[in-house]
Amino acid sequence: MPDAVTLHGYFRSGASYRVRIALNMKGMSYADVFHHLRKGEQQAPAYRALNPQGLLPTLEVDHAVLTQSLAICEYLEETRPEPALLPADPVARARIRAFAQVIACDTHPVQNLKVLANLRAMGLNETAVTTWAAKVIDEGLSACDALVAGQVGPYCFGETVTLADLFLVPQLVNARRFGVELRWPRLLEIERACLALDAFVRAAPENQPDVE
Ligand SMILES: N[C@@H](CCC(=O)N[C@@H](CS)C(=O)NCC(=O)O)C(=O)O
Repeated sequence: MPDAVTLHGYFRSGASYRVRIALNMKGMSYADVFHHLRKGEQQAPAYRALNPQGLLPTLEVDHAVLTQSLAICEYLEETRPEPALLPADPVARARIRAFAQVIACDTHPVQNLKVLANLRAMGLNETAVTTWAAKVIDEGLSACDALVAGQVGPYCFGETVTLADLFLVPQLVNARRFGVELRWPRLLEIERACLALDAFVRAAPENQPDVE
């Protein structure tokens, strides 16, 4: 019997959504532990003992506790290589990682709950906070759109799903939440192709047991 896999997440957490897709793509079953972000449950000492940042997700797998969604997805890719979420070619791998990092490192972290709460605490009103989130998401997705220009579909980088798709789809959910104008037809085509796959559908926020 395989060791239990536990995902600490929350239905609306985009970073958890990436990991849910990865687990589904790899055909892994897992148990959910939900931490309600708006109630601040991610700050509970018991959870911070697992994830010192107090951020979701955390994955317990193979007797290890892993944090940071990109590191988790790469771990799953290294330990469960099929189906591959990165191609063999080093240049293509670097491009896919770059795409994922535009979202994981330069877009999502500056619009997450903690950052927006800090902006409010510094006196910004709700309109200014939303404008900030929408602006950084717009910049990030514009870069993503440029990075896939000239690539064949239906996915970000060709005919198979890669890490890039796992990061794009949750970020589009955030884009809608903040009212970003979705002015990138190619990204929306990719999203449509992804959402035709069971691994993405089962991972979607609205299909999680803790959805509100
Ligand atoms: N770079 C981290 C980002 C984690 C992150 O920001 N998670 C959000 C949910 S998507 C969170 O836990 N926010 C709680 C907070 O900001 O207090 C990753 O990719 O895992």
